[in-house]
Amino acid sequence: MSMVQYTNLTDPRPGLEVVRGWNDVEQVVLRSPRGDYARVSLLGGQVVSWRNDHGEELLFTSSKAIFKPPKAMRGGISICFPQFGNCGTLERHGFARNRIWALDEEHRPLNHNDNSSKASVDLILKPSEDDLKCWPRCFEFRLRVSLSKDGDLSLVSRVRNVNGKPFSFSFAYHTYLSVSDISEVRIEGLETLDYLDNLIQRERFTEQGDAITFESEVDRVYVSSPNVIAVLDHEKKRTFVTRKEGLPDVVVWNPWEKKSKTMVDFGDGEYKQMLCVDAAAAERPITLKPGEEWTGKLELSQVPSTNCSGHLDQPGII
Ligand code: TA6
Repeated sequence: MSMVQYTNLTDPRPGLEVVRGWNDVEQVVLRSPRGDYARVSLLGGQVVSWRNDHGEELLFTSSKAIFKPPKAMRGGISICFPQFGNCGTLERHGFARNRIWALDEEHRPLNHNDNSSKASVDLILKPSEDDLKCWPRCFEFRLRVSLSKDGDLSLVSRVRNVNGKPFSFSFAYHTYLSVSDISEVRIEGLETLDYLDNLIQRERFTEQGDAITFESEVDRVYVSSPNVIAVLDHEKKRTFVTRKEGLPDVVVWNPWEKKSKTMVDFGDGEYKQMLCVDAAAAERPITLKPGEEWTGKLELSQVPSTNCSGHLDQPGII
């Protein structure tokens, strides 16, 4: 069993593998006994790497990524909070992805089924004085990132209204999946759903196709989606299975060729090797009264495509 425990930075405990990442920011390494691997940066609580037991990287990172706030590194899984999108004076996709998180010393089991066959790390974000000036809400955000013995990656976010007035927020796990060739990829599980098209002022449409395939720019919020969806990579013969809880929507994004060329931190042809599939609460904000807590979970697994039939029928329990 490989187990990574939480600790604080000045008093590291045995078992916690910390490496210095870009800009000297700490990253916590998680390993499974069979050789799967994940790395989580304290900058943004961002998962910056997830590899299977063959050493294949499963998350996309741009070769032109910039590892410096105020924008999150282009790739991995970034935490979009307290907003998903671009609203008012808040940073785009919220400030959480640009802040330095702390290792959480108040490690609390999430439920009785939470066993130690996972390597996990607990992080916490509390608002700074500057954050409170631009978003005056008393919150605590706890993030647990775990790697199971089978290499499944899970992220559990808990946002608590610590005191004061009710507040609302939107949220997303902005997840860059690595794919062989976007033209060979399809998503199953979003058929017949309504979506808001970000390319046409969030106009509402209903998905018509059997499965979602890609031949041009896509930026959509599929609303009230099932909790399990699959991303099939035909060329790799690999399927990513996404399970979510507490997050009603799924955002699907690929910038395609023209948009890619306008992004400084993204290579011109890199849109072919990535697909963002984000578990999100984007359409309707989540509201917390004082003392209330919200939980949003994401679990990602990858299986050979031949083994994936039946995954979509399973309930989305993490
Ligand atoms: O995933 C949807 C989206 O909001 C797109 O509109 C696209 O701009 C993407 O996120 C990336 O956002 P970022 O701020 O990380 O460049």
